[in-house]
Amino acid sequence: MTTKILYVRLPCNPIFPIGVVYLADHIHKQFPDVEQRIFDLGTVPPLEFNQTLDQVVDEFQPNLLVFSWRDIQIYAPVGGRGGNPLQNAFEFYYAKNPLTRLRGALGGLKVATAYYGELWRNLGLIKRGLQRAKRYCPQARVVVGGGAVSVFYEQMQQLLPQGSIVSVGEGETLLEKLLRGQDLRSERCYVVGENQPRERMIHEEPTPLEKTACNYDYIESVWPAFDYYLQDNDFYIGVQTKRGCPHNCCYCVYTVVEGKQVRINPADEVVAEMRQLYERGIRNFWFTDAQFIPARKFIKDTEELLEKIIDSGMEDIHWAAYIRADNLTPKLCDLMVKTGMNYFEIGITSGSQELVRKMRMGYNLRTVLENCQDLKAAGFNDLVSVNYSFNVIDETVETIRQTIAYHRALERIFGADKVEPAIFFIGLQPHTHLEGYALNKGILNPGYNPMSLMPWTARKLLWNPEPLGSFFGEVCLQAWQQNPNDFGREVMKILEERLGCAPLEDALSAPIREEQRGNLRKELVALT
Ligand code: B12
Ligand code: SF4
Repeated sequence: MTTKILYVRLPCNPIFPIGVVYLADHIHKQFPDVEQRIFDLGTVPPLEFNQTLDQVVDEFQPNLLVFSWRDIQIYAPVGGRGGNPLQNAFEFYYAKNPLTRLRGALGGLKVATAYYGELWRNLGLIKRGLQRAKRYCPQARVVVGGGAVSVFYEQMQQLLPQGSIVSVGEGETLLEKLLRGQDLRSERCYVVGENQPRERMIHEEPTPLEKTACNYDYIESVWPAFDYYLQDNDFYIGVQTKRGCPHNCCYCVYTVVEGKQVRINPADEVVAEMRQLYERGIRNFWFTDAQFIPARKFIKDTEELLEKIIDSGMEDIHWAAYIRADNLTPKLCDLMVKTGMNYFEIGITSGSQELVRKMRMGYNLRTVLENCQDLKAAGFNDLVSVNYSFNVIDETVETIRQTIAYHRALERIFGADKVEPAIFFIGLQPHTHLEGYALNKGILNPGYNPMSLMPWTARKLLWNPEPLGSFFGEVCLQAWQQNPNDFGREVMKILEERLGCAPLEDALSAPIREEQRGNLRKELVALT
């Protein structure tokens, strides 16, 4: 029987579905005879999800359905699909005015309804697709993976149909082994109803794989709606340049999803991939790496890539990425500007060196500042988003004042209008050090459901513990009220008005006092 694989990217904001594109490309290179089709529900209006899925299954009659699920949980101060989840939650938890609380409760209800609605809808689509495919091929199987499944893989066994294969992290070698009929036990996966996910499965390293340029001629031939992403110049099309992150930031799950081993995609292959997109009219690229420059030892690889982009003659492109700005050199800054970087995100989380160390982020904030100066000197004049998450561990009034000092220093470098403070509160995720910390401190109970959006659980997962929790709640509510369109800057302004700004030097130096040293040691032991 010929294998026919249908890739279904489950509904999601229209972010280019690079995951399924790479999977289909890899399988085609290994098994040129396998028939494949890509179907992206991100490009379909909600009322047509069921009907179009049925149509595609009827037409293509797949015997393997690969469902890719990108995001499940959104706790950001952005307009989510059911409203602004952070604002609604904060109005409900912290508003003093009963009417605002009521609005928060109603908003929260809307967000929760949208969240559970989407969850059940996606599970329904998986079941529907499988049942439909079984009409044509009774042995049809389902594999489910993607960012959201990687984070919540343990919960999936209660939700998915028996026999579904649940995958963590990258899926190329898993699909390859599945098609070869090989044993899947060495892959990060389990089969619902047949086996349990192994203990700490997400911490296992992914199978190494050398990535080659995606073949877009082929992708175009198996993806009828590919054009959708070519029509609008707003899209930043995903291109991956490496996989993995060696760091240990206490709240982050990327480092386990992608693994700690950084695997570089050869620069020539990355450029060849970009070139194909360029020739199709694409000018905006997002380097989808967990970190574009994960550590100093990868600076050379990054330079090589950017030099090759210059040599390729793609002069009018723009690109964006997550950047650890502690790993910049003047040469790299120059290359970044020359190759068209016009947006980047730095997730420093706090402007207090003391907290940055406590969160195990391995940053030196002074170096970040110096490197940002180099970037500005190289001619960078675009937007920087600086991600701050307040109140993660041991925040105090003093560390808040330091964060303000640090942010003002960044503004002096880039210009206040160019530095966008993105205020996040950490959405606590499973398999992170922070989860371990919350369990150790009794904030969460073992067996809690990390996918729950019930107010009593969500309050703990949306990490904003007391004694400062209510204070931040109040500040954020004031910011939404005063200036909802410039929320981040307004939060910074209110914090500065209320608490003042520390001398920059205090933010950059983190003297470890003896008693702190003891506490820190205990914390680190508890976190490990
Ligand atoms: C880059 C990135 C972004 C970029 C995307 C830019 C772009 N144009 O592509 C930006 C900054 C825009 C972004 C935004 C958001 N993101 Co984001 N993002 C990522 C990141 C770091 C990489 C994703 C990626 O493209 N990887 C490269 C591709 C090749 O990998 P992939 O798609 O995961 O596919 C591979 C595997 O997953 C697997 N796979 C995929 N599908 C399937 C299916 C099967 C069956 C199998 C076997 C395998 C498999 O194989 C693929 C190839 O190896 C991930 C974290 C991470 N390290 O994975 C978060 C992540 C996907 N993002 C996430 C979220 C929540 C968001 C936001 C919703 C956050 C927010 N609140 O604003 C927004 C969405 C914004 C919107 N408009 O909707 C979550 C989703 C999980 C969750 N919590 O629900 C992740 C996992 C981070 C996290 N741990 O929380 N993001
Ligand atoms: S926050 Fe960034 S640097 Fe830290 S572990 Fe995650 S991906 Fe790596």
